[in-house]
Amino acid sequence: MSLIASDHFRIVVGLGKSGMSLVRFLAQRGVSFAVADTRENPPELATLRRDYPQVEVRCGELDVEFLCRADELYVSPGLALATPALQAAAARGVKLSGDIDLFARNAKAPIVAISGSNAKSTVTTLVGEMAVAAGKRVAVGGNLGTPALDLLSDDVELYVMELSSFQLETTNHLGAEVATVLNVSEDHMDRYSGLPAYHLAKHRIFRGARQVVVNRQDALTRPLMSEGQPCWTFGLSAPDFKAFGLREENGEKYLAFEFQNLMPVRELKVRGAHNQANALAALALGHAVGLPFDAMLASLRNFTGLEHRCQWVRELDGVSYYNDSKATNVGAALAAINGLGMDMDGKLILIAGGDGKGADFSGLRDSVAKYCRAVVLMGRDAGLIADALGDAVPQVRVGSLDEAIAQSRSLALPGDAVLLSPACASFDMFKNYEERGQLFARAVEVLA
Ligand code: UMA
Ligand code: ADP
Repeated sequence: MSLIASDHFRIVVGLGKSGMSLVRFLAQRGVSFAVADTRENPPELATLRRDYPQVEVRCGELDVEFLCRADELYVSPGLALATPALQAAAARGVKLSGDIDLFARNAKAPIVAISGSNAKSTVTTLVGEMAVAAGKRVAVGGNLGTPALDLLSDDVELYVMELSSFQLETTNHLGAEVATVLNVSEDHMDRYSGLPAYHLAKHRIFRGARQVVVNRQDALTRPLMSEGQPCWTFGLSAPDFKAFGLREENGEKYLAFEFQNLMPVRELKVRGAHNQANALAALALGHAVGLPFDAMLASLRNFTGLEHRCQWVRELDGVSYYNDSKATNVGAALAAINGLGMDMDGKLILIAGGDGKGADFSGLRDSVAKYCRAVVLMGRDAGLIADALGDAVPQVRVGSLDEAIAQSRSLALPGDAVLLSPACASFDMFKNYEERGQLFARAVEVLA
């Protein structure tokens, strides 16, 4: 049975990956719909025209009259709900929704729902791998990779979903088996009026959740209104009841649950305190859905981290090079600077800059002063970072990534590390963060 009213007319707004997944979902269920996108040539236009030639599609500036022909608009995450044409349609009674509500209504297996400013992809991937190790038929996706609706299948026993604040804005009821906001720090300030609005969007993940996982070290991750659900916590402190954390015994640090040591931290292949927190979060989520510890711990031991997240590239002249191109906000860059900085004898040469999305960079100053020898700044908002860092450490301004690498190399001493952790999005200079990270890694690999 399809859980979707057939007498409504819908418009899918946005024809990227999510929009195309909505088209497939609606078409399979025989409901009538059209498509709109503000771009003249949206990414999936050719696919739509090839596979669904009968579907009406309007490209270019949104036409309010056209949108008002619909009972409901499915708005892609890349489009802000504040877009005037969407607000005009809403004011005339058109419902604004998104793919995640539709997914949740049609998913027959429990959902592990993961949001947060940083670490979503890492923790989602880890929980997915833990579920596989436990022998579950698991579907992993959402903001990470496959759009939610494309994951739906009667065979699936567990959904592990990474959800962004953009996706959650249109989510009214998720009903996850367990939901978490891993951490909250400023991001996407070009889309939200401030941290409170961004925080509220993230917290929609808790709607209808049967269990929650909370970060003990970040009060903003606690549900605003508890529905009395079981609450598991994670954090780097020693754990108590219903808690995951770190314990020390005979000089050895362990990942631990309540009063029981689970595994020595040194067995993790990923580095830094932030990755220990990520491992603990994944254990808490997996435990909440009944995954056995032995399978979860085996996955943790095998996990080498995702590409572009504090990834070690090579060592040259006693200097290590790390690609953390996915650090597109201040919180992520801080985790890398602190995580690597406190683990090494030398200092960091930080390469940062790009499209700052309206962020306040002053939070970087103390950690940069403590762990960096110098910063090399590039991209559109290099000047803003330079101003925020002041005289914390010497600064160099460059016009390209290649120049940034060359300058960093000349500044680094044996025992130091060069860290690309931009605290910014990449769109001012690159196609995306993957391209920025790949170009960095390639250029570093060929250094002679
Ligand atoms: N756009 C327009 N006009 C439109 C629709 C979109 O100009 O009518 C622009 C937006 O400004 C946006 C871009 O197109 O920059 C992409 O938007 P989209 O809604 O078409 O994106 P999709 O291809 O559907 O991809 C989305 C997520 N993208 C965003 O939220 C921007 C993908 O997350 C996600 O993987 C995919 O759905 C499947 O669920 C990407 C992302 O950058 C990885 N997410 C942000 C992040 O992680 O920080 C939130
Ligand atoms: P997301 O999907 O939320 O962007 P990722 O797992 O892709 O998260 O990691 C994004 C960035 O955040 C990377 O630069 C990574 O090094 C950094 N990061 C990873 N774990 C944490 C954490 N626990 N706190 C802060 N930053 C983190």
